[in-house]
Amino acid sequence: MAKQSVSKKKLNIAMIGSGFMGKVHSNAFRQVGHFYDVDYDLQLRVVCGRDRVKLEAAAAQWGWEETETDWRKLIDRKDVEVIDIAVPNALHAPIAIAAAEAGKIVLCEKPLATSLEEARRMAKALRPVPHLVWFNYRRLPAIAYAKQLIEEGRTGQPYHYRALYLNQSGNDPSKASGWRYQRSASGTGAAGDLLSHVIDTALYLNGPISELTAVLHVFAAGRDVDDAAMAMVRFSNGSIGTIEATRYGVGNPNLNSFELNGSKGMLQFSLDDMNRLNFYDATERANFRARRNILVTGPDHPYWKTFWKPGHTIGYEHPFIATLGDFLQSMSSGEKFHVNADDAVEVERVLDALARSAASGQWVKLTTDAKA
Ligand code: NAI
Ligand code: SOE
Repeated sequence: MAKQSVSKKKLNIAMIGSGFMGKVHSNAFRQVGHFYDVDYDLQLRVVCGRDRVKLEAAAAQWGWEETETDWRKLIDRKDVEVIDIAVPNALHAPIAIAAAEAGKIVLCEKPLATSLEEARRMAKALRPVPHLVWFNYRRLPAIAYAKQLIEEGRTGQPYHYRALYLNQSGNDPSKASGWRYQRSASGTGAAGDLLSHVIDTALYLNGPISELTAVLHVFAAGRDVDDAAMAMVRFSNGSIGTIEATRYGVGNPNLNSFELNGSKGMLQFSLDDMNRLNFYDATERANFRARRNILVTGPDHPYWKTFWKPGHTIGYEHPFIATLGDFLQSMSSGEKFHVNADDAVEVERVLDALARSAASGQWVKLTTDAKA
């Protein structure tokens, strides 16, 4: 039975950023208690952004109690327990570190940082406080189910892992002035923005990457961030792979896909068809083998009990709700939450190796940190 709100602990949230992710997070804060039995009663205390008009509209639309234009004023507020970071990437580190040092619970958008060194500093500051990184795709039922099948041994020894994140924003001149196209605000281009998702999913499903060779490419003259990033990788489990992201994948507004080929089977996913997972079982008798197109909405699929009845599909917003719900439950149970800052450092480690390889034209080996 759902806990009564009187027995719940109030958590006042300050959300910094009221753009695309501000909307997605506001929805998650509002929805999580409807789907998850959590010990916390989330209060939409204050929303922060730079554009006063847009800020007031967002506050009115989602029911934020107050607005603020200076994020620094939020850090020491006694009536704020949670700082949610939904701003351009270069602001993640200063806000997250200040918030963690003030003892706040920190929710931070991806990519965690603009460099590996910055990510390490953030992880060090964040470790003592409850925190999450919004790598939402791990909590898509199809991806969580793929993980389950891999762990059950249904794909066997992995041979190939190939993954893509393609959009077409680079081909749209109206986007060129946005923060994603300026290194000072974004840190990197398609690599941090899009490939970071691919890397997080790859590490989750197929484990650590041991070495890689990469290309970063800029199509637009004068642009100081990459438009496309691709790498050939070797995984520690013996498989090889390719990972690719581009803003010039014309024809693909937002394609996020992967395929894993193993000795016992194949898994295939595409965000275009996010309620489905393809599975080919190579252990079935030969004249029976076929690619199964599984609707992952229950019964017994991850998250089906959280949301609707079997066969009733979910949408883009649901993995964010699930990320938040799992996080709040981990705060109650004391269980370690993933994706945390240390997990996100591993994504940054791959991005860092990718940039070094692209600059040198050489294969680069990945090494691990001793945790400071
Ligand atoms: P956006 O451009 O839609 O919104 C950015 C917001 O930041 C705006 O409200 C703006 O006013 C605010 N802002 C900028 N500078 C600020 C400052 N100095 N102080 C306070 N507010 C400031 O950007 P979007 O798409 O919401 O991206 C935000 C973050 O979310 C990025 O780190 C991005 O990588 C990440 N993201 C993650 C996604 C995911 O799948 N998890 C999807 C899209 C974005
Ligand atoms: C860029 O257009 C973007 O919104 C990214 O920032 C997201 O992380 C990705 O999920 C979709 O594309």
